[in-house]
Amino acid sequence: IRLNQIGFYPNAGKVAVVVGQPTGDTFSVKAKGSSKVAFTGKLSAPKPTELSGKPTRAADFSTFTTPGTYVLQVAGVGQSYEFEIKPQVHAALAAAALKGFYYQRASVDLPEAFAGKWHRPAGHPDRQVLVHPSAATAQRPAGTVISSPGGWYDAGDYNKYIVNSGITMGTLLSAYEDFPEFYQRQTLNIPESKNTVPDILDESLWNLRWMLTMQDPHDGGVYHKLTNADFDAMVMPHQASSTPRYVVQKGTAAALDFAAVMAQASRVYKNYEKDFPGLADSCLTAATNAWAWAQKNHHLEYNQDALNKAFDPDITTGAYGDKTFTDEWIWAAAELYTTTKQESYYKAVKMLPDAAMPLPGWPQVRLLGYYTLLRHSATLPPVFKKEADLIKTQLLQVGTTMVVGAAGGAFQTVMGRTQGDYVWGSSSVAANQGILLVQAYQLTRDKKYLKAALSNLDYLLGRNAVGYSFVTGYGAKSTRHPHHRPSVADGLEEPVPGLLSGGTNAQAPKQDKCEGYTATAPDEMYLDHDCSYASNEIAINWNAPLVYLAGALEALQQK
Ligand code: 9MR
Repeated sequence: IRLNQIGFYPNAGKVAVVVGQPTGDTFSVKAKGSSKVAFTGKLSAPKPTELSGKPTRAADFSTFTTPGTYVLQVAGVGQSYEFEIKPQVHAALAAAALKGFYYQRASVDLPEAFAGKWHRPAGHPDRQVLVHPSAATAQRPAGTVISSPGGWYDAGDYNKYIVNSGITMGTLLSAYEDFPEFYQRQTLNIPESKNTVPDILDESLWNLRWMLTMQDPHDGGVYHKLTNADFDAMVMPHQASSTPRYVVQKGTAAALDFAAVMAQASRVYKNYEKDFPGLADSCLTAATNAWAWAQKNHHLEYNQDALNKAFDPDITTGAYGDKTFTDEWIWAAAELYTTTKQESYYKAVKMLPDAAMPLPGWPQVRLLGYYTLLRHSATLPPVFKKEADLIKTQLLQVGTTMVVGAAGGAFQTVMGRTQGDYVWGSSSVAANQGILLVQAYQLTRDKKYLKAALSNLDYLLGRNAVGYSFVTGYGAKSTRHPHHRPSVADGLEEPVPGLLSGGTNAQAPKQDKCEGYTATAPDEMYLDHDCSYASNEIAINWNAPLVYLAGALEALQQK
């Protein structure tokens, strides 16, 4: 019985999907430990799943609204995991997903007071980082030592990548911009929790300060990543011996993602000028310098294969090599325009090159720019209003298609009805679809979008073809063995909590070649094993949209 293993808001949709052969046509809901039936409903007619063709039947108990802890029973199939019905049912998850970033902090120890049993010593000080030959300039020749501490580890590995930090930061700062009151209330128990700044901004600042060190002050360009030559062994951060650490070649994607983040950060942290004097100005200067560098280096790709042919040592860690930059230009221009109100930024770029609304991912950030423009559309000059209206119309079209699709699917989620959804990091596809729907709701206040967004949180928390909750520590059957070095090496049974597994990936068996995949259907290619870096790694750009989606649904649940 596949369902959101955490639970449901009293007044929201509640669906479980039965995979198996019920002996009857009904289901019942009972309070935990009670034999009394609290709700009875009729199972839907059998429906084959889109990708595996397995028969499913849906149990819809949306009209049952009484708070409590329950199980759902289906004769011939059995009993579900326990779940709750209550207001704020996802508040703990929303906070845990953000706290996940704290556990990814580089260069600092995580004391027990904040990290609980996952406390650990600092790793990767990154105060003596070498300029790799691929990044050499007259002012900073190869071997120059720079200091670049802090930031978040990208994923299950211990490297720090600007492109992936870009979308991550954009998503977190947008969560704050969209729901400031919610984030003013949320507390995470991180070292900065006692200050008056929302924890989401304190946590984001940990990475923002690192990003600032990745800009070459001599020319405004931004190094693509800070990395070992090769991935570290599966050890704790402080035991990682892979040195030296390098900053590598600058590139257009890194510069523009950096410019976008800094421009947005400048706007957001301006409200906390007293807490961080000068920060907002520094961010804006960093943004404009990176933008100016990108204008001179309009199309400089980070191509790791080419780099390794030309320079030593070879770099074999994550590439995040993007080839097309139209979307990065749009995002950077949108953020710089919104912060400065200088029309030259808006005019520098074709903001709506075509009608496509491509879902965000690390190589595709166009919608981050659109979300920002729509969020601040009241400040757009009339001449750009028409374009903003077009963006809005097209975004709502995509949202409406998602709503219709979810309603018609076997699992009644937006996510996962086509094989194309099951890419490396598919959990972030689900979360980003959810964000698009939240944006559609914000623009229209039409609840159908919110309902569909929630269906994808249900997907992530268990209503999916493999029956896992993909968030560590959340859900009775949740990811326990992520490809995450601290979770593997810390000797603790339970993984570091609040981390989103990349999840089902149709290509995973070919990509990580782990043993143990038994499924054949694309929506079932998931292996809860630390060997499976293609279906069970965690990553900051996947956690960030989970933070956004869970936080947004919490903030909007009363609506
Ligand atoms: O998220 C990335 C995915 O889109 C790519 O297909 C994959 C292979 O290049 O890499 C993923 O990113 C990984 C990065 O390269 C290194 N750190 C871990 C990331 C998550 O697996």
